[in-house]
Amino acid sequence: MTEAKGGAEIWAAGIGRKSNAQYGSDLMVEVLRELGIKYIALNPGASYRGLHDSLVNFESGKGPEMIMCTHEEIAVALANGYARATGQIMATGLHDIVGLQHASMAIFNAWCDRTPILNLGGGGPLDTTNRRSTDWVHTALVQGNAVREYVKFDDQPNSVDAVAESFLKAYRIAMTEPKGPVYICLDTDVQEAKVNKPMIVPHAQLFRPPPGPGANPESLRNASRLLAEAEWPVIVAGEVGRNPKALPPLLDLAEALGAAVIDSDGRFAFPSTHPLNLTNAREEALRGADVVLALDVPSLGVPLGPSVRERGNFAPIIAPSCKVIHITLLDLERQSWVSDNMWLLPVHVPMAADTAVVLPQLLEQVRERLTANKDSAKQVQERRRKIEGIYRDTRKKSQDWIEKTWNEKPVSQARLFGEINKRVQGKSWALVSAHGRRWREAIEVTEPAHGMGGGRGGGVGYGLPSSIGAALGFKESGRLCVGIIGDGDFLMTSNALWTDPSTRFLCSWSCSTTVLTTMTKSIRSGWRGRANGRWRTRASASASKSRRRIWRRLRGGFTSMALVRSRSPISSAQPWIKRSKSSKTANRRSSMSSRSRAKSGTAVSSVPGSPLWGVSPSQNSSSA
Ligand SMILES: Cc1ncc(C[n+]2csc(CCOP(=O)(O)OP(=O)(O)O)c2C)c(N)n1
Ligand SMILES: [Mg+2]
Repeated sequence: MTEAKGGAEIWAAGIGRKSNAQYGSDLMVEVLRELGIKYIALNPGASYRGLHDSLVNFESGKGPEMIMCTHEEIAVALANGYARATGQIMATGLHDIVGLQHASMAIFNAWCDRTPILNLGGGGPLDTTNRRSTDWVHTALVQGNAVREYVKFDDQPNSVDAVAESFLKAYRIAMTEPKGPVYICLDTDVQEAKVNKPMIVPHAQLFRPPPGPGANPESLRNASRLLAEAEWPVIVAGEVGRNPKALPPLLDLAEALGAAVIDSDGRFAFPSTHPLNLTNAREEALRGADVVLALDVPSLGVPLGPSVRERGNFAPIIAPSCKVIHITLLDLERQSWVSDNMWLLPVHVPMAADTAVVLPQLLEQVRERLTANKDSAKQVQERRRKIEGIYRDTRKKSQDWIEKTWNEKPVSQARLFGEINKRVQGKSWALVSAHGRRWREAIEVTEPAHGMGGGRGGGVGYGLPSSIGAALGFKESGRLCVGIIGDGDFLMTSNALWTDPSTRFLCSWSCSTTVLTTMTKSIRSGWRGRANGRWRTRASASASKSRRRIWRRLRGGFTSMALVRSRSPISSAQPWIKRSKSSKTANRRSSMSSRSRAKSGTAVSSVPGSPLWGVSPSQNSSSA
C-alpha cells in the first residue's frame, strides 16, 4: 500500500485547515465537504471502495449524502437534473471502466447541456503488483480517455498530495461558464494510502470559479442602438434562465421595448401568460423581425430556422436584412468532436458575455435611448398592441385544439397537458421535464422552477433520472415536481424509480395510456454499510452505528408505489394534491385511493370546464 509522501508545506498557512484524514480517501471526502458538495449519486463498485468507506465512516454524518442508483447512467442524469434545478454541482461515483462506460451516455448529455457534474471514478491499481484478477480487465490507460471528448477536464491524481489540487481544479473548471461535466479517476492505491503526516484541506473559497464576464462597451452600445431603433425587435431566450437573476431585467427589457419574446429551450425564461410571449407564434413573430436579440441560444439555427427542416434545405425564417445580436459564452468553448451548436448563422453583434451581467446594463442603455426619442413611447405602445393581438389569436387556437381533442380515446396530449395544468396552477410546483411539442400551449409556466430544459444531447433515458435529480434539488422547497416523460425515454431507465429522493414526484408517460404515481420512502443508501462499509479497521465505533441506522432505513422500504392502468389515468394523479398531516398516513392513503380508483375506473370530468389557462395574462404578468 502506498504511503502519502511529503508536500503539505506547499499549502502555506492561511490557505487551508488541518486535515483529519487517516487515508487518502478521507482527504477526498474532506475536500468534497469543503467544496460544499451535498450529494453523491452512485452505484457501488470495488474500485472506489476506499472513497465509499470514507463517505460512510469518516466523520460520519457530515455528507456528502449518498444517493444509491441502479445504473451509472441514472446517477449522472440525476446529477444533471439536480444541477439544472439548483445551480449547484453534485458528485457521482462511477465504478472503473465498466461504470464509466455505463455513465458515458449521460455524461455526453450533460456536456451538450453545459451542466456541471463532478464525476469521480475508481481505477487501478496502476501498480500492477497490487492487482486482483478483475482489476486488470477494469483498468484503462488512461481511463479518462473514454470520455475526454465530452468532459471539460479529466484528471488522475497519482498521490494523496495531488488529490486536493485535482478536485479544486476540476470543480473550478466545471463551474466556470460555459459549465460542463468533469471526470477524475481515483486510483485504488491512492484512495487506500495511509496518511502518516499532517495534511491540509485548502479553503475552497480561495479557488472558486470566476464570476461571468461583462460586455465589451462598444458591442453593448451597438446592441442598445439597434434595439432602440428597431421597428420589430424580437428577443429569443435560450439558456438565459440558468441564472434566475437574469430574468427580471429580461422582463423589463421586453416591456421597455414592447418586444415579442420567444422561449426557445425547455429552460424557463419568460412567463407564458405574458402577452409579449409569442413562443407559440414563433414563425409569425420572427418573419417580420428587423432585429433579433438572442440570449444564450445554444444553436441559433433552431429558433431562427424553419419548423420543418429537410436535408440540404436549411433556410432561416428571418429576413436576410435582419440584424442579429447574440450574447453567449459558447464562443469561448473548445469543441470539435460534436458540432452541437449546429449551423453557423450570421451574427451582427456577437458578445461573449454573461447575460446575467449584461442584461441590466443593456436595459439601462435602451431606456436612455428610448427616453431621448420623443416618438418611441408611441411606437412601443403600437407594437405592444400588435403583439397582444397575435398572442390572443394564438391562445385561442391552442384553446380550440385543447377543447377539440379533450375527449379523444386514447387520451390526447392536449388533455394530458390540460389536466396537469389545471391541477398545478396556484400551487407551488416545478416542471422537472417536459415532453411533446405542444405542452407550452396548455401548461402555464410563470417562474424559473417551471422549466429545467436539458436533454440537448438527445440521448433517450434522460427524462426520468434527471427529473428525480431535479426533484431532489427541490426537496426542501415543498414543491410538487411534475415530469412529462416519453414512454420510450421512460422505459430506457425505468429502474431509476428505485432511486428515491424522498420527494413527491408525479410522472406522466406521454403515451397517455398510463399514469404512474410514485410515493416512496427513502431506501437510498441501503447498501452502503453492507456492501462496502467497514472493510478496513478504524479506531471509531461509528461504522457499526451507521450500519444499524441503515438497517432501520431498509426496513422502512417502499411505503407505496402504485402503477395504475385505467380508462381515466389522470385521476390517479390526484392524491398528491390533498396533503394530510402525517406523511406516513398520506402515502398509505394515496396508494389505497389510487388502487381503489383504478378498480372502479373513476372518470375525470369529460367537459373541459373552466378555462384551462385559469389566470388572465394581465393578472399573471405582474406577478411574474
Ligand atoms: C440512447 C438513445 N438510443 C436511441 C435513440 C433513438 N431514439 C430517438 S427518439 C426514440 C424514442 C423515444 O420515445 P419517446 O420517449 O416515447 O418519445 P416519442 O418520440 O414517442 O414522443 C429513440 C429510441 C436515442 N435518441 N438515444
Ligand atoms: Mg413514445
